[in-house]
Amino acid sequence: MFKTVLSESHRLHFPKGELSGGELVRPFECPERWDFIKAALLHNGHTALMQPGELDLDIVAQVHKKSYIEFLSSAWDLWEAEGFEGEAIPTVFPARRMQQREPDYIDGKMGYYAMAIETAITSGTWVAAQSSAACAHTAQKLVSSGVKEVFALCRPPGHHAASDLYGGYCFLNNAAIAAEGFLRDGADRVAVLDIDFHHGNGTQDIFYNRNDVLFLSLHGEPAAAFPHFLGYADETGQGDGDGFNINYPMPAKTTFQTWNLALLDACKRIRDYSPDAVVVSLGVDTFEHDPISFFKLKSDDFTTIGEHLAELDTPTLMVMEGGYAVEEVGQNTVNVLNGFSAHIR
Ligand code: OKP
Ligand code: ZN
Repeated sequence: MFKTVLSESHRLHFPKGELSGGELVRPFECPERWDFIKAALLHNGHTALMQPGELDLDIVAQVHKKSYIEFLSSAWDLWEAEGFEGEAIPTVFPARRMQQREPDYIDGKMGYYAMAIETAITSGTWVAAQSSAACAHTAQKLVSSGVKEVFALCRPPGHHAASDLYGGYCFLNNAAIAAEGFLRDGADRVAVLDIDFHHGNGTQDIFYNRNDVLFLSLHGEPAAAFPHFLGYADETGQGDGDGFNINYPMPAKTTFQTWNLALLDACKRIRDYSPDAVVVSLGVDTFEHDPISFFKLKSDDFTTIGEHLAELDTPTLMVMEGGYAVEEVGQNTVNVLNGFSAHIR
C-alpha cells in the first residue's frame, strides 16, 4: 500500500482562465484532477493519506533564486495594488536582444519570470505552490527514512519551473526539491526520471551543470509539443553535468510499444548510474485520450510502467505532475502505483 502525502491547500490555486487558442478557457490543470486521484487511491486500497509538514524554505532556496521566490510571494499583491481586475498574466517578455534585467513594475516582472502565459497567478497561488512543494519534501523524508511506497500528490505540478521561471502550470519545482532533499539526507547520486508527456525543462535546467543528479525525460518532441524551446536529444548537460542529461523526444501518435523502449533505455541508464534514490516526475498525460497531448498510451500500460520502475530496485519517490483527461487521471496514476507495489521486493 502506498503512503500518499497531500494537502487540501491545492484548492487555493484555481485560476478561472487559461489562454488557449486565443481564448480564455477553463484551465486544464484544475482541482478536480486532485479529487479524482484521491478517489482512485482510496478505491484501490491506498488509504494511508497524510498531510505535509512545514515546508523547508532552505531547500526551496537551494532550487530557486531568492529574487524569484520574492517575486512569487509578492506578485499577486503587486498586481492587485495596481487596481487590475483580472488574474495576473504577463503581456511582455525579454525576447531576443533585449535586456535580461528585472523591472520594478509588476507587468514587467511577470514577463521577466514567465516561461509561458497559460498559467495565471491568483490570490491563493503562492500558498498552494508552497503546499505542493511541502508534499514533495515530506514524501522525500519518508523515502529517506526507509518507506518503500510513497506518493506525493502534488498540485500544482512543478517540472516546468526553473530556478527563476514559472509557467506550464508550475511555480516551484517539486521534483527538484525532492532530489535536493535526498542529497541533503545523505544520497550521493539521485536520478530524476520524468515520464510526463511534456519535457521537464525546469528540472533539466536546474541540474544541467551537475553530475549528482541524473535527469532523464521522455516527452513529445519540442518541434511539435510544449514547451517547444527545450527537450531536444542533443541536450546532454554541461560542464560537470556533461552526459548527465538524457532526453527522449518522440513524435505524435507514439504508442506504448515505442515509448516503452525509451523507458527501458532510461532504466538501463539509471542502473548504470547507480543512484541512491529515484524521483519519478509522474505525469499521465501520455494517455491516449489526454486533451492537450499526443501520445497513445492505454490505461493498462501505466501498470507496466510501475512494474519497470519497481525493477530498478532503488528507493523511489513518485511525484505527481500532469494528466488532464480528468475522469481517467486517477485510475491511470494509481495503475502506476499498483504496478510498482506488485513488483517491489
Ligand atoms: C504541464 B505539465 C496545449 C498548450 C499547452 C501548457 C501545458 C503545460 C503542461 N495546446 N499548454 O507538463 O503536464
Ligand atoms: Zn505534462
